[in-house]
Amino acid sequence: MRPPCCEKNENMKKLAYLTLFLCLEIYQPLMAQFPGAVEKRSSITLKHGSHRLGKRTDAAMETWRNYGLGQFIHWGLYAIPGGHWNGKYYAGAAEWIRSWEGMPKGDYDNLYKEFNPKQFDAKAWAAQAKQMGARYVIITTKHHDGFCIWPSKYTSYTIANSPYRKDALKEIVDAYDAEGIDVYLYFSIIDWNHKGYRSASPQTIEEKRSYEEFKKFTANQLKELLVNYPSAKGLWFDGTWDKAWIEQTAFADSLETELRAIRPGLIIGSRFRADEFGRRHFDSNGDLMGDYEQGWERKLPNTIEDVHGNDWDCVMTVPENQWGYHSEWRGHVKTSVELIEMMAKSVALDGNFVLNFGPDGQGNIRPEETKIAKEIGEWMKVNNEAIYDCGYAGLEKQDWGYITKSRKTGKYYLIVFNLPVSGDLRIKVSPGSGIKKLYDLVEPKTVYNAEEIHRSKTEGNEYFIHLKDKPLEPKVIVLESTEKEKDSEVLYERAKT
Ligand code: H79
Repeated sequence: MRPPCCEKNENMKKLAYLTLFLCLEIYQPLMAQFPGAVEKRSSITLKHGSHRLGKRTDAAMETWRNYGLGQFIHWGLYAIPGGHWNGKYYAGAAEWIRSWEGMPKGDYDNLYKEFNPKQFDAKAWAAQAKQMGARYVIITTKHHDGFCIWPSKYTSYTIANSPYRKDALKEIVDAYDAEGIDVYLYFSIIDWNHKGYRSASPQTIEEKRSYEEFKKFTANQLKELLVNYPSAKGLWFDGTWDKAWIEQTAFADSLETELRAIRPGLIIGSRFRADEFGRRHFDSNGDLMGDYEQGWERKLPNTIEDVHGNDWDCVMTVPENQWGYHSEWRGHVKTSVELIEMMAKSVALDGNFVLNFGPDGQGNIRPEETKIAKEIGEWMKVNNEAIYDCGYAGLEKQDWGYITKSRKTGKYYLIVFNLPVSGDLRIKVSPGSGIKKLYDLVEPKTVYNAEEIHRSKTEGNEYFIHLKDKPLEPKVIVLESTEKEKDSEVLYERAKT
């Protein structure tokens, strides 16, 4: 018989294990819902966690990091109903209309028989993207409905069986390639058309068998895409939050390895696979999975701390929550100035900004989007130097706007959105450095002189730049800074405090 104290210890141990188990059971799935909420908790050995610490430094990823602005395109069968069916308005996202009780599933599943976009002109889309200043495009090859805009040989639910017949994806890839815009392929793991697809964990033998078929099908399609479109630089995954998929840890990890072997330099975000504890985006050690954080959908980080030193992209819609074509946008529609501000903020926080377009069932880009693309393009034409090849400047954030820094030249760009009533822009340069030259990007002749730049006496690296005129559009001021003083002098300064 054990002494009572031992039994008490055993009971305490049991209680501790139970508490730990409950915490993990509740905490892990909860955290999986909030990828941004990373917490470095432990350093456990993971088989299917992150395979790299820190940023990728190869040329392909350098190119990705320096894009600044991208275009997203959502185009598929959902463009035909355009958010309406039988005269009724669907309040959800247009590309989700199949999940609405207002549209019979059979009606949706027959839409492919009508897909015949007579106005579709991939070259015109690419030319518009080029004019807007996009340096990459992410195109929906297959959304949740499962319809493929390329002639996949693994399903009959493709464009090849629509009246259009041709390979629209190839037309798009070729057109963007010709404009020098890098192509990334969006792929939804959710597939409402495949018999084996399920969201919940498969239970019966039959369910498990058909889910295995679905996995094989998914792998085949992904390999097919990489082989058929050899210029595509990466894959943008969506619909990976289902329990059934999260459980495929080992399968997804080995598939990712295979895909990377097919295409050296391939770029995949943090949305593809989960680790063995079901953690998504960040593994159980808090380390990023994939090449960049892919959790910023229709939202932006606020501070540099929010991005944990990682690469990331923000994908944004023009209206509130419409990706595919919805003929009736309700609620706030963003203006080009708002979108330029989001782009500046993204780059200032080390990310890329990707703006979505939802062409209609005939292949037209709607006038509202065309207008926005044109306006962003006009701004980019003269100001792109503040966006391309730029990232976090390492300087204190100011309320008047955003500061970016060229990774190539080291120049700083002050992107001004809100001029204070005083007309003074406050800036704090790196300690020990000063302003060598300050001028307008649009008119480099406008060099700010000593009268317009006041240096703070108590804080040597703080300056106030006086702007005589209130800018009428987001304005960029270029700052070339002097070298930092020698280390020994900086140390001497520090020692005095
Ligand atoms: O492709 C776009 C979205 O369709 C996709 N990701 C972007 C890039 C996406 N799928 N799911 N989600 C985003 C989040 C889920 C939203 C939902 Fe709903 C809430 C699905 C059902 C309720 C929004 C509102 C969509 C339909 C109603």
